[in-house]
Amino acid sequence: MARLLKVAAAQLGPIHRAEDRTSVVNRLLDMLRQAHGAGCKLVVFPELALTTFFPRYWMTDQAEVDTYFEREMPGPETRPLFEEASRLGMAFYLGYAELTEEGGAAKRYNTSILVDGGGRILGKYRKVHLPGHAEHLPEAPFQHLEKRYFDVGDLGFPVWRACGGVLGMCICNDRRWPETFRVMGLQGAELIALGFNTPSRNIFHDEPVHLRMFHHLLTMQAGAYQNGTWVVAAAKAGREDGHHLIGGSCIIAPTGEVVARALGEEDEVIAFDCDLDVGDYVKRTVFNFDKHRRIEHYRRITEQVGVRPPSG
Ligand code: CDV
Repeated sequence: MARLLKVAAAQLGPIHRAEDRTSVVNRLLDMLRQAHGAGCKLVVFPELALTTFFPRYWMTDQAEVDTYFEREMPGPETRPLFEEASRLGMAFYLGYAELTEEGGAAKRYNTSILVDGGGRILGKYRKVHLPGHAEHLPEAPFQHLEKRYFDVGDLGFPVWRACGGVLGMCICNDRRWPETFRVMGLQGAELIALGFNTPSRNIFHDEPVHLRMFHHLLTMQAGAYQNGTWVVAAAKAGREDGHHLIGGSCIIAPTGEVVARALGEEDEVIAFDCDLDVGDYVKRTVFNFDKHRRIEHYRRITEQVGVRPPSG
């Protein structure tokens, strides 16, 4: 019998800087209820889903930066989401900026959590691949200051038994790195949830806009197929105070095929009934890791960061 899990990706349209948490949570609640109405058991919300994509702004006052961070989860504004999800028996993935204290020092992470159908936080992931820069780039059309505002995630890429399967999480830029998917693939991931905020412009290179969507899909489709896993990706999309983010929320099968995709750049729920056993044949055949991986040739991947061409 197929192991079916109906999942939703809940895309958020723009969140402008002036929009408050309560208003955003109300939008999330609407989409949670829509997903429930469609028979879903798990809903994936975007990266940094509670605020505008604030790393685009240069801020020097740490107190101002910290207004974008959550000190507790759930907190007063987010508790209604946990309560409603628990009432509906819905699990969810939520991305947010986490402010915590470790050994007396403040730490700030770009975080996602996996909440089970009873409203309990089952798993936490902190973004490992932080893109962008830490210094002010006054010539750039906007900033991408994840390297300034966040610490590198310290939890690795764990997976959890949840919703009848093995679930993993990652966040936005992580999807571009094959290592992200492979580490979870090696733990038997059957579904990977991810949220993203992808500006349609590359501030470091004059890249054609269509490539932003192409690379977004390319990396996730490859990650899904090469590890025999479902991938459920939710965007924050549209024009936030004039700054455009691509949409393209989608659900990808372990065959690498896109089975559902958002049409627009506003709040939108897409859903698919995922058979968690579909990836088994991929894992048994072409990507039978036990049989075919040759780790004796992979040492560079963990021992070297940058490129070292041969001399001469
Ligand atoms: N939020 C992100 O991680 N965005 C990056 C941008 C900078 C390219 C992404 O990989 O989509």
